[in-house]
Amino acid sequence: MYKLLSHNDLDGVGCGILAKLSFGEQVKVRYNSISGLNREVEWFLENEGKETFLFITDLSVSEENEKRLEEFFQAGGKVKLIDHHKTALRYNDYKWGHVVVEGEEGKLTSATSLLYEYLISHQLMEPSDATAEFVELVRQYDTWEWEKNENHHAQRLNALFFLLSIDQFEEKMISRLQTSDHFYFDEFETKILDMEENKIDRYIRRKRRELVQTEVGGLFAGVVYAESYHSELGNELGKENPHLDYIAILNIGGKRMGFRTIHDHIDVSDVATQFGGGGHAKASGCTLTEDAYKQFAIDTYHLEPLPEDAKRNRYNVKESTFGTMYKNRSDEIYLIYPLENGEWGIEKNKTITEQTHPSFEEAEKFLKRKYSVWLVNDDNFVRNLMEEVKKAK
Ligand SMILES: [Mn+2]
Repeated sequence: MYKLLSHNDLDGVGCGILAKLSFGEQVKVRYNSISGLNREVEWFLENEGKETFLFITDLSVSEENEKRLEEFFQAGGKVKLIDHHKTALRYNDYKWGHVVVEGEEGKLTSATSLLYEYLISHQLMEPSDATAEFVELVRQYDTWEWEKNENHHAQRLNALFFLLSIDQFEEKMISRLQTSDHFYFDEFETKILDMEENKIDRYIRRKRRELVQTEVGGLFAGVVYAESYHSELGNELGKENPHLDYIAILNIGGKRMGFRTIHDHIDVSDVATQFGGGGHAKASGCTLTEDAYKQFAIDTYHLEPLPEDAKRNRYNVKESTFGTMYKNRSDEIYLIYPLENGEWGIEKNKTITEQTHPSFEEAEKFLKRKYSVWLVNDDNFVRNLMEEVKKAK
């Protein structure tokens, strides 16, 4: 007999699907939240004998269970923990640990892709095109590589996962992978996925207007409250606000928070670790502890959301040689303009400020962080110029 304890997200359930394809009736699969896993491990160690081979995928156990698993293994128990989170690398010290963050040629791994390789190399599963394609979609979604590759099938697979119950998703995927030569979405799925995409777009547009910014531990965070679509939301808000180091997404009801960054120089698994969580460099999470609740929720509650930059300007555009105009909630007007030496200067309410910046982006980052400014629209920009002309006469 086999038992698989896995995460309850797409990558975790991908592992369950592979296990069921390999072992059929011989495997029991249980999906867990990050915090629910330890109870399951304890239950297994207390109630199931050494005849059952235990797989743990896409999740980490507590230190105590780490010790118990080692004792179980030393006493002849069969266990394998397969994971790709950086914060789990220490399990490689054990014979039963298999943690790989980056595969060959720097290709990021996922739990599903690692389990697939494991099952094939141990001749527990026959490789197939359809399964390999499914595994690759899960990997690209989980590592967010799909975005760079514009592989929207990966994003759609995750959307489908959330539209169905885990049981329905498992059943559909298992029968598809068993019976088709290639992975595909059927006509009905394609239709509901189109509808879902529109819904996500509207959700993100609404959430954009709720973003506040704050400084925590020397880094700038955008804070937003949301229960769903964390990855899509974190990615969109991050791209629209490159002056922020990361986006913190709070789920108060679930007492959880997630961190997302688009920047290579920021590692949000470090941020999550500070609050007792973990994860990847670009995506991580933790329990919403009282300390995190205070810093991200209470201390930011009084803040006004960050207005968005004007979108369809023709005149007041970024990096303009005539200068680019910004404003903040105290009605202060800022202008970023190029200097002769190639640097960029800032005028505050028509007065030149001393500090200069090596690039336009740096100047804008400075203003957005320090003064919470936004790019004014053309109407505002032109009105301002006309007032200047009047004054000059
Ligand atoms: Mn994963």
